[in-house]
Amino acid sequence: MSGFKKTALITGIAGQDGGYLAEFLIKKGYNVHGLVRWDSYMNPADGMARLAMLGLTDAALTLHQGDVTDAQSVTQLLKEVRPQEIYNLAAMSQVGVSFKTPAATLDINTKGTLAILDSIRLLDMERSVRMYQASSSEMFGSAPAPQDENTPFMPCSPYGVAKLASYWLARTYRDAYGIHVSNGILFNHESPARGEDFVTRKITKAVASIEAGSREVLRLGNLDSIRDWGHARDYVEGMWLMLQQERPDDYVLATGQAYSVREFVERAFEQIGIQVAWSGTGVEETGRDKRTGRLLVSVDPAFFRPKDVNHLLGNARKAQDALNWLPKYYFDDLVADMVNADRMLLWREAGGDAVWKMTG
Ligand code: NDP
Ligand code: GDR
Repeated sequence: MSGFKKTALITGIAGQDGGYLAEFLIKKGYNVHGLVRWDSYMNPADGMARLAMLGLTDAALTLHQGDVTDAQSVTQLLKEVRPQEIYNLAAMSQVGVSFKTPAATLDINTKGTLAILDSIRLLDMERSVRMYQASSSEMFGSAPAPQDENTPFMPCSPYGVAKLASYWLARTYRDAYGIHVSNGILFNHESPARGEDFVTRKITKAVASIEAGSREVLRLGNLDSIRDWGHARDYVEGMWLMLQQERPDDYVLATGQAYSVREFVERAFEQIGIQVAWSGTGVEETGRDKRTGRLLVSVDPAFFRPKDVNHLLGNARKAQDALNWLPKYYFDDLVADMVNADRMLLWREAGGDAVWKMTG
């Protein structure tokens, strides 16, 4: 139908992926609605910063205050918005924190998904809406690498367990009620808009501050952990592609390349011309400027998790074949983009007068 504008609803729109996805869908001509958690909505300076950084204003989006765990209000929202596509991105997304707040993690990451699936049924929207469920490589947990759609799930955190429950809820509602719901099993994806508590952004922010003259030492947890790191901009396109398929299905999105946290640190410091020399082991390990000997990185057990996932490396062959999805950004581009964005951010905060807009 020519001139028909699709409507999409994004839960978690104020998060990293929500911002990039909203930007992507607006460019595709969608009406974009977003669910924003009530306290982020009330404190736009904090919670809505990413949307502003991406140049997304109230005029481009319709935002709704709410909470995915409040089933009745989720139903009411779907009734009002009547979207053709729902992207369920809302989550307590910090794996380490999920050990401290396991019940809240299960509430948000599982009951939230159930609220949406049940609302689709209650409103008889099974045939009119397609849903994306933000599943995660954390569901693979300790399963040996490389992981793909057929790898057995062995989650090792409350976060991974909650996401796995949602994955199965989505599959169950798909099989039982014919809902067009697809799970994207996404490996780590980062960007300049990544939350500052995730390891990549913590590193790139520290590197930019050290370059700007701060004396800070970057304190990290498990340096040996290996992840398959891609760019959020590529991954939101994959989410959209999943919902354009005639049949719902489950897909891994990953770059197929994996690096340790230690390698991320090295590559990030290389962006500012510093080579890191490592010495010591375990909690005694340190990273110093190879030229000056200055201490740059130390290990702090406060950032260890009760149980960590050691090696995630995705095989996205299915998405490549069925969706024609391939990432444009790989590790080096990602690290460069994030460090440069943090340098620009600091420069701007220090009074630089260029109009700053995220490039990542
Ligand atoms: P973020 O943490 O940046 O964004 C999650 C968003 O969910 C935040 O805006 C948060 O709001 C919102 N939220 C939290 N609780 C609720 C709630 N009760 N009701 C409504 N909204 C809520 O995560 P990402 O953008 O990185 O990830 C998007 C999704 O993809 C998440 O589900 C994550 O678990 C999953 N995922 C992410 C991967 C990644 O590498 N980035 C990989 C695989 C899966 P507020 O801002 O107010 O806290
Ligand atoms: P992850 O991302 O747990 O993979 O979950 P995170 O960046 O938090 O950790 C990655 C690895 O780095 C190690 N690490 C540290 N992590 C943090 N946050 N802070 C540190 O100081 C630190 N030092 C070392 C961690 O132990 C871990 O091994 C992300 C989230 O986006 C999830 O929502 C998503 O589902 C998965 O990616 C795929």
